[in-house]
Amino acid sequence: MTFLDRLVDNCERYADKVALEFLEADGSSGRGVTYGQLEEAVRKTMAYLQEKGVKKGDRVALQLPKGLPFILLHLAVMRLEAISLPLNPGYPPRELRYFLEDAAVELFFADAAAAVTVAPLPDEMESLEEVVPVKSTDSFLAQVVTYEAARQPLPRDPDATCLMIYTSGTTGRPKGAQLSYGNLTANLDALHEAWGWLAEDRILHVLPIFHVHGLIVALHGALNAGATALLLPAFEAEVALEAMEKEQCTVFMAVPTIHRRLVEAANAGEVDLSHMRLLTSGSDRLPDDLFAQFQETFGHTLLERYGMSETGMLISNPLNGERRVGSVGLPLPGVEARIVDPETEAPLPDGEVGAVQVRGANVCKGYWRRPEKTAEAFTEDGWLRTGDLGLREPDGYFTLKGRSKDLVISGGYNVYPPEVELVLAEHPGVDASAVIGCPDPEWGERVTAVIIPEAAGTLNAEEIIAFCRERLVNYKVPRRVVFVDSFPRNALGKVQKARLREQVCDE
Ligand code: MCA
Repeated sequence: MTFLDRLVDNCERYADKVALEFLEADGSSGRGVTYGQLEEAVRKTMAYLQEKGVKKGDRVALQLPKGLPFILLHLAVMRLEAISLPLNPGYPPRELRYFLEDAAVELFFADAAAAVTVAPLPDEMESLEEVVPVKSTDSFLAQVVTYEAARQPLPRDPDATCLMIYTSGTTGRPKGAQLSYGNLTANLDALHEAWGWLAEDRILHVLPIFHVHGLIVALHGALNAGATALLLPAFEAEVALEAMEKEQCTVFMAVPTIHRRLVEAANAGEVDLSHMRLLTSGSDRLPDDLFAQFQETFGHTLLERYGMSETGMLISNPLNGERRVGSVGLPLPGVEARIVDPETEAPLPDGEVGAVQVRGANVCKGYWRRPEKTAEAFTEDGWLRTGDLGLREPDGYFTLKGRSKDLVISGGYNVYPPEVELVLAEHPGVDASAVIGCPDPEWGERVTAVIIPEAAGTLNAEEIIAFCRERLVNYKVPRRVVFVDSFPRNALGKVQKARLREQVCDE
């Protein structure tokens, strides 16, 4: 049994209940889809995909707006034992190409608005058979309704990959974390229990659905419970607060940047959110002042939790019990977490800061076609090296204390400096660059490019930013550019980023 069995059961049991409602950008009511309609539409989409030749193990990329076509395709792909590969609609052609090539995608659903630039792709890429432009929800539905609902049995192999999420590392090139039916099932079950999901829940969904947070934790979490997800196409603080109140929502999940905007929203003091039962925060560390401010403003204590694309959720503050400020809480049911010496990997006693390692049925089997990266990521006895530093309190709560990996988190999105440095290296005026994160009250960290120019005085920040904009998705583009003559380096010649941050960030 996988999470898909549960979903199909829910579609029968709650056939007449709204599973998804797509709110308009201003929060007004929009298209509603009941559980019964969802199942019917997914099965028709499966038949449509079967006609396109989709079969077990195929990679199907979805670079679509947050809407019904995305969700139907994503669910139908997984039901056919193929692999869903969601992509940020903001990826410029260069990044997009990398994902399509690396994953050897067979079928690519693209937003029709962007399809002009991607139309020549099938000729250039060996694996890619077709690019299907999606114009609108109506046009997509008009196409799939003509199919007879597929009658394919539900996937039965828990170890088969059903979802691929790209994440980077120190290499600078993203790699696909292969999440299996079993991984997602384990994580959804654990969260269902830990967060007390109810069929009566109504989640206001404001996150993008091309990441684990918005797609699995929030959207699948709701469907797994037979609850109702009200989806906003994008986040806007006043609209979100109004919608939570008007729609009598009970659940909300977001990143610290979003929570910060909520407490600062013009209508923050006016809304009554007493009907909410669970507001979670993740993807980045929740600052202590924001935890307190949120409590004061809305009378709710945020529940902070910790997860990764490779694993889904790992550690969470409790639904009932102490939500400890600054801590990510206790390992979820079925998840083992430990703190080890970063050098020897010997387990450390409680209270000592070390490297965080995790193990459990939720942890992915590894990276797509990167056995060497998979081997690097795991210990011999199956612990995943998270790249985060932290400690365990004697009562079992975990607190994160920084990162051993070179990573910047901006507004809940991970930015891997080597990826940006690779782009900067292509600029003819750049001799060397180092990308760092500087603390920022709104974004958590701000991507900052420190550059040694080929010749002094020949470059300006605007030019560098424009260069990056063409080649990188918005959140990876440096928000600030600093020119220097040299970098602090260690004896091996490696740039000392901690020292660079001290030099550059407070300026
Ligand atoms: C947008 N911009 C950003 C970011 N988002 N820049 C840096 N960092 C960002 N995160 C750009 C915009 O393109 C725009 O650029 C400018 O910043 C201001 O845009 P604004 O309208 O203020 O931004 P927004 O569109 O409102 O987006 C802010 C946001 C968004 C709602 C906080 O970043 C967001 O949805 N973050 C959530 C990310 C998330 O879901 N992460 C989960 C992955 P310009 O003006 O120049 O065009 S992590 C995960 O899944 C793991 C498993 C986990 O544990 O959760």
